[in-house]
Amino acid sequence: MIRQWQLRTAFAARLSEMYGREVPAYTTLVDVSREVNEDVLRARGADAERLGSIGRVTAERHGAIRVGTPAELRQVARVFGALGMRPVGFYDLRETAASALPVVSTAFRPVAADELARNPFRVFTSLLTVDDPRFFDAGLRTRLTAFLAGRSLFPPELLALADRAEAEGELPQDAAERFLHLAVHAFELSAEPVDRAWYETLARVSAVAADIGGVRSTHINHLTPRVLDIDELYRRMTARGIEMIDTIQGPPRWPGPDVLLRQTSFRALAEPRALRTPDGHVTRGALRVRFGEVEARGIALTHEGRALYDRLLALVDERAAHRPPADRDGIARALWTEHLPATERELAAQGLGFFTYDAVPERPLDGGSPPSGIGALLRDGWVRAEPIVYEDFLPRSAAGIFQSNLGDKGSRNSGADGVSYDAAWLAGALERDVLDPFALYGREQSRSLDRVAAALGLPGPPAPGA
Ligand code: OOG
Ligand code: NI
Repeated sequence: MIRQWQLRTAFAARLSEMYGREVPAYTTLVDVSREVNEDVLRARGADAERLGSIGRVTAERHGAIRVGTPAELRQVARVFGALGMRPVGFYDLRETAASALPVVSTAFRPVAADELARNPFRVFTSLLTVDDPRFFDAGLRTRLTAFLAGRSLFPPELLALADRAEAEGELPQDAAERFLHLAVHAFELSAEPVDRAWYETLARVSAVAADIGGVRSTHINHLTPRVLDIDELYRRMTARGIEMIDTIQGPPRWPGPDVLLRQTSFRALAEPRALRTPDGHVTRGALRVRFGEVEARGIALTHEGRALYDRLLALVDERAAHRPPADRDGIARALWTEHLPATERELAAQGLGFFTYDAVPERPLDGGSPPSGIGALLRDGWVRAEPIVYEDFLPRSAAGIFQSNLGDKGSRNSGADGVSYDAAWLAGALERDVLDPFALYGREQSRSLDRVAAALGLPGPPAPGA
């Protein structure tokens, strides 16, 4: 029997193999990531594995897909459900960028710590907001809805195998093989000719709308390895002649602890595609739809930590507004140094980062009783803290990644009222719970604090504080 985590691991590996075959620059990215990770491991030793074993980090990937309707999203959820991946988080990208991004998103990923350690494969999944009149007027909406209703992304056999794997938690070898074959194929770029006029109609609204609703299938649009030093990776990719986007998104490089997520990417490459012209001929054209991205992950932040991050980002924007782009990094680094704790212990003591805590078995028993604040417990050697890795995404970075790959801004009728979507709406569309990432990290941290309280004989779980 092949368990869900084994299916997930195999799926991620096969998808990576397919993508590498079809998008050669991705293979370069994976090779350079591996080299950088080996170098960091040599230079920093065990410390390099503080945010994940080298085995986990080497195999770690995230991908992204985009679909058109709630019904398609429910099918996606079944395919990923087979792999032990659940929808976590709600992202509304419609207001985050200058370009038209008519999507709301979630990420499918494993949730339990042991499952994440086995293989943390995740897929950022976006749903076209067909009903938002700022992007689609009534006529276009009717055509788009009809087009989407007439396609099917996943064969019934794949969905039936997925349901079985989700219900039973495993598949027999032969069924597993068939499932993996069909699942990888469902996310490949289709060779079917693209209706050029229809694609261009949607592209005038948004390249993302065309990518989703202009074709009769879906595809992985990027696959992202994890790297332990993203600045070094950026230098080495540039040295190899691969043109990266201008920036690394997310927190700046700085001497303190790594938090959240830093990402950068290379632009989508023009790939040959068959296009059907209005008179029915099939010609060869090119579309830019698949790109490459790389990321470095840090410590998950609490609501307070995240609010601080968002505030700092706004401050960076404000101060960088009238300065050359090259100054932005320095501005960000200075603000971080001023406002963010420089050590993991302070991040924990101030309740800004998520950690799992353990009572130290060999702590000196000098007759004193343990202090109550997490800061003092750590300082005096009563407990140890292990960082909880950020497993999710950042809306602003996600919008930046989308945007960096759009040649054209598209159009948005800002006069019309938008339709509002939230996590509850998405859960309704999915017919599944959409999990709250903060609650997931928080639960893991609280469980560990309960264990600490029991081990130290404290009346209740220790709280942040000096
Ligand atoms: C998804 C972009 C978001 C990330 O890493 O933030 C993303 C897309 O382009 O469909 O993958
Ligand atoms: Ni991505």
